[in-house]
Amino acid sequence: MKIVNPATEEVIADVELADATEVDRAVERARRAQAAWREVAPGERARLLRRFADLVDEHGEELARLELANAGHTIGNARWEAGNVRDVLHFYAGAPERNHGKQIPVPGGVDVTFQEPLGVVGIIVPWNFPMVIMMWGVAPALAAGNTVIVKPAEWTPLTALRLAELALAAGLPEGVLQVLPGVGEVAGARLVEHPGVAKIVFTGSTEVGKEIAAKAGRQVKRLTLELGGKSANIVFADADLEKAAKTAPYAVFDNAGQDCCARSRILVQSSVYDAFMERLAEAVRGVKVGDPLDEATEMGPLISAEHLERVRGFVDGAPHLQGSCPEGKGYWFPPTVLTPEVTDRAFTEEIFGPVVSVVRFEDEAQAVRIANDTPYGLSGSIWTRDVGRALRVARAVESGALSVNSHSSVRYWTPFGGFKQSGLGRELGPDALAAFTETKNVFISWE
Ligand code: TXE
Repeated sequence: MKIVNPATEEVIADVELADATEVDRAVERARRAQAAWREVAPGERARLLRRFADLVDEHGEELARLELANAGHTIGNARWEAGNVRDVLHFYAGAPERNHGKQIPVPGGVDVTFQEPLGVVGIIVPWNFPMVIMMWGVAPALAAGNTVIVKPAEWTPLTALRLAELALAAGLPEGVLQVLPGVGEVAGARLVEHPGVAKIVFTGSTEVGKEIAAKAGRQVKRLTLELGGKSANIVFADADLEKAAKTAPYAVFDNAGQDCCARSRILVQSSVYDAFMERLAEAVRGVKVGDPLDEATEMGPLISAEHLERVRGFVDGAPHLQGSCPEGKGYWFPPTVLTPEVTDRAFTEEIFGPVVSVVRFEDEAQAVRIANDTPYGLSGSIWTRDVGRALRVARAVESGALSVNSHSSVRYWTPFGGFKQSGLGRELGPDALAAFTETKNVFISWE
């Protein structure tokens, strides 16, 4: 398959796609490798993961530029992503040596638990943050003694393939981490259906996530899902309005809005609506869209011509406001602000592009009602100086990752995942390890 740079439309690589038979072979290799990998001493597994992290660090600029060329990320974002891949590997490299079980007091003997690896884990990755999303699954899975097959998204396999090479160079045994580019309905579907794959980690659309959940359910296959979002950015009248308005564009236009955590619905309290909109307009007009290699660029292109058309379809009427973007080659769409009704498609569906919808609310209860009136529940922001209100609203919003006076969703130390149809299970943080192990209980009688 021809891989295209979304900022220039140039073909940058030609990648072979795996069919179902190749997936079957990869599963066989991964199963054999897992029997040995789970027996590698914890300290040695930790050392190999640290060495992998060090190689990612040494090749950070190369990985960032490859991601930039393949996914259209700005150089600043792509460097952050390469750093995140390194940090996540370091974080979970500490895990093999701390994968403790418990000793539980029982009558008649000794009872101990073990955190056993699951076996072969299949990780199906989307195109929006290819290398970080891959590593959020790979690092804890390997640390816990599993082996992994990654199926990158059709458009964006290049950093995943490079990371697999670096893993081998770091000394990870053959078959421990395999990357198989392929079509979702072929290679991805085979991973989901293969009885030799113990767990699937899927990040992508809610629609495909539901299909995968149904198929995995038939085999009681373990599953982590990170799906879509339509997160609310709630601005109360007592907020630091300057800061709230200045940061709102970044919270939705970062990665051109192709972010499951994008705060694509802004809810503003009526009394400050006009003042907020004035400041927001200034901030949106100031967003620098263009050459991802330019250090000053804040937003790059969309991933593909098809996706560009899809995003355009949401902005059929006259937008409230649009910023600017390059013309000519590349899949460009300008930062766009809409002021729809809460029932409009643009307000209820995930657009996954640089389009934000703003509505007014009167009081706290109405803000919470609007924020929760969605099948999604991934993230969200709350802007207020009232600590009590911040906590009340944070507890009331049905969402997995909320931030107060900030738009931060992802920190590798803390759990990340969705309520409702935004997902199942948690990635990152201490919880992720449990998602890649099975608790085994052993009772030893002393009678
Ligand atoms: O996602 P898909 P697409 C949302 C976003 C976007 C929309 C469509 O709204 O506009 O989804 O994007 C693999 N069995 N998100 O079509 O199809 C596929 O090859 C197994 C939100 O790209 O879900 C790719 O590797 N695998 C999101 C991965 O699934 C299958 C990120 C995601 O592709 C498969 C991306 C199947 N039947 C899109 N069909 C987020 N949560 O961040 C596809 N795949």
